[in-house]
This record gives sequence, C-alpha cells and structure tokens, in this order.
Amino acid sequence: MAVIIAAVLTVVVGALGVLALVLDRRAPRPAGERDNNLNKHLVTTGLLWVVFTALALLGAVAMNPFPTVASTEAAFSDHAFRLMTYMGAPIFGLVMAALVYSLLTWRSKSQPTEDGPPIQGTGAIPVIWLVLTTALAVVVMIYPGLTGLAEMRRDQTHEMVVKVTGQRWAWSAEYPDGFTSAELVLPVNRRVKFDITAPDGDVLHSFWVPAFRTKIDAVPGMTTVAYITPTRVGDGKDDAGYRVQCAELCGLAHSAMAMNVRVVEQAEYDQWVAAKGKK
Ligand SMILES: [Cu+2]
Repeated sequence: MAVIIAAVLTVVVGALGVLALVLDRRAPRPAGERDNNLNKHLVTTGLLWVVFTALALLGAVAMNPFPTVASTEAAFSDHAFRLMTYMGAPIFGLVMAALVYSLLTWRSKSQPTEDGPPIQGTGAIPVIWLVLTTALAVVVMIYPGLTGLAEMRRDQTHEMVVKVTGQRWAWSAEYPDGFTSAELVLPVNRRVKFDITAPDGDVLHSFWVPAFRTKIDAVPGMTTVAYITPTRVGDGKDDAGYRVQCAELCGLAHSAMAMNVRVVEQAEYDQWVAAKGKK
C-alpha cells in the first residue's frame, strides 16, 4: 500500500516536472543561456531519482524505529509516521538526485576566485514546485493529521480518571481513591482519562509516554485531556518506553523530568491501590 502511494507520488511529481520543463523551455531566453546537454542531465538525474527513491523506501520498510507498542492509540501515530516517511521518499530521492548529480557534474576543478552568477527562480519550475510542496503539506495536515486526531479523540468513554500534574521538574499522579503517587501505575486493558495540568506560575510541560505515543501539553492553570488504553503489561525499569517524559523544554532538569510507568494486571493494580490507600 505505502509503496504504491510512493510510486504514484513519484509519477505525479515526475509528470509535473516534465510539464514544468516543457513550459520553461518555451519561455524566451537568449541562445547563450541554453545548455546543450540539458537532456543528458535530465535523464541522468531522473535515473538517479528512481535509485534514491528506491533506496529510501527500502530503508524505510526495513527499519523499525518505534518503541514498544503498549496502547490502542499507538497504532494511529505509528501509521501516520510510516505513511509520511513513505510519502517523503520520492521528495528525498528528487532532492538527493539533483544535489549529487550537480555536485559531481559542476564541481569546480580549481579553487574558485569569485562567486558564481546569481540565479533567480523564474518561470514554471519554481511555481509548480511551490504548488506541489504546499499541496503535499496541506494533504498530510488533513490526512493523517486532523483525521487521525479526530479518530483518537472520538471515543471518550473511560473507566477511571487520573490527574497528572507536571511541574519543574517532576510529575505526580492523583488517583480516584484520593492518594497521590510519584509512579504511574495502570491496570492493563482499561481505558483511562488523563486530566493533565501544571500549577499556576509554573511553565509549559508536555505529558508524553513513548510506549503509549500520546503526547499533550501540561499548561499552568488549564486542564488538557488524553484518553489512553494500555494494552501491554510492562515496567519502566525494564523498558524505557514506559515512562512519563516531559517533551517540552522547560529548564535545567527538563531531560530528567520523568516518572516511571507500570502497566499491571487488574489484581496487582487492586493490591497496589489498597496498599497506597492505607498510607
Ligand atoms: Cu518539562
């Protein structure tokens, strides 16, 4: 599927590129400015483009840069990340092809003594490039961006509410049973609503659990909301994906602003709550 998207994009971008070149060639220009080897340059760059796109796609398919998948919501962001990587492959391939070919072909043989002539983008090529890249950016903002967000937030049912507060430079979690914990313990397969905030007078933080993917700002004096269904038992002591990590640069100890996350079976959770409640 993703490879088909990348292939279609390559063809569309290629067709628009050819159109731009045809339009550009029709534009009146002094004979001295014409490059007689233009066709050779274009064919070689085109071939390099296909090679670089294929390499980028192969790399994107082969790599797995994702942390442990431990929530239902993780599927949305992993899908979006993959899709945009594949969509970026033909663009990356085109830029690399033009760059590498230009470097090899027009490299200066000796130390240049002056700057090259200024070149100003005119004609159809820069216009088409601008329209195309703007259109691509708008497309990914809508899908998977806005549609994915709407999908993630559609289901607002939840079985428990945990209030999480971020302040310089620690997190704390307030449970429905009335106690506060410096560790986030959650029962597996139960949908949780997180009310996230920061104290008045503090700075912006960002609630982020890599294994759940969900990330949302913690804003002083405001409550932001996230819904998460943990799907996999785990402990931050064994897997760094299980931690609430601040993801908004907030000062000296920002990188150390983390809280351990533990996803446990229901029975273990009940024991933990009972023990915490007694203290
Ligand atoms: Cu922070």
